[in-house]
Amino acid sequence: MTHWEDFYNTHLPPADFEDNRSLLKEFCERHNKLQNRIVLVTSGGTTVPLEHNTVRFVDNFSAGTRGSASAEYFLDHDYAVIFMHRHKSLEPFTRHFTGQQFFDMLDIADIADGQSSTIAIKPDSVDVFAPVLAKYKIARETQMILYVSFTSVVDYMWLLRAACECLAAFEERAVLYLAAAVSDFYIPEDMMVMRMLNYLSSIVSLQPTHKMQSGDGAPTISLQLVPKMLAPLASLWVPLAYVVSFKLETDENLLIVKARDSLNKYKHKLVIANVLQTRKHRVVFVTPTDSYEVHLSREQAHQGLEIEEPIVADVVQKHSEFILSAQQRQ
Ligand code: PAZ
Repeated sequence: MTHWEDFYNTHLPPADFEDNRSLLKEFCERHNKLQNRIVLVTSGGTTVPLEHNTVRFVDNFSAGTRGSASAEYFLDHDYAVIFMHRHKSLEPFTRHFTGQQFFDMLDIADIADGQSSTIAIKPDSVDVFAPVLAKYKIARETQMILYVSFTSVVDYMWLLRAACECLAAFEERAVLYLAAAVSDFYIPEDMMVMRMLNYLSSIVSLQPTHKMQSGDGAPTISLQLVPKMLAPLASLWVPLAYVVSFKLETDENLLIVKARDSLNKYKHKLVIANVLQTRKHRVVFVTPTDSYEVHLSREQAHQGLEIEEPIVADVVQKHSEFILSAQQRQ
């Protein structure tokens, strides 16, 4: 596995990095002056490009549902929110009206002059649309949310570190809520081919890397492990913050074991563990001393309740206790 410092030394930041860094700095300085609480929500999946001039990439299933819904609930709890998401994945507020849903809520009518038209929300859609729009407007006007986006795993790593550099000043007032699905493996920059691969092999190995073979036949792609950034993040970048990571498993039996391993290794505050198939109605909170389930009943799910609401409420409660105990120690 590449060491985390080597990773930054050998991979260039994305083209929009400096712009995003300035936005992060300005957002954090303003909210820190106001003594606000702040949360970094990471959301969606990262890509692993297979070529420099990327046509093909390995992707991740995550749609950004968890992150985008959670961002809205953190705003309800008066947190300033940095929403760091995969470009074109679900976003807070607009997530409620994806695809054709939004167009289906609109009516177009000709005005009497015969030359112009008006567009209006259909009366039966106003009740659904108005509360979401109102919350969106408040969040934007009060500048409580900042949107920054990534695509590849390398973009994600650069943004994550830049956000942490700005969040360190918040000390215990910062929460890191790491819900993005970040690839465990990648093709290092110096191992990538320049041009489009002709065929993709079904052979993907995790052996130490050698240059990707491409020619007339099927290429073999070697992948290297991505360094675990939770290690420097929790111990060096934001050592005082309340760090929450998510753990996704497909095997229920491994859920708690893996979450505990992660806590023991990185010494952060909380792991929220979930199983792929049941993640929308059940998660397990794992702390160094405790583990318990947060779930939605069938009826609650049927009524349209989202599990992110109790998840965020619980994280906020734990964060408040954490701040209080830090204050008592001073
Ligand atoms: O984005 P989504 O709602 O479809 O999925 C959310 C999730 C499963 C990616 C998230 O809850 C999670 O577990 N993230 C961490 C994944 C990991 O173990 O790396």
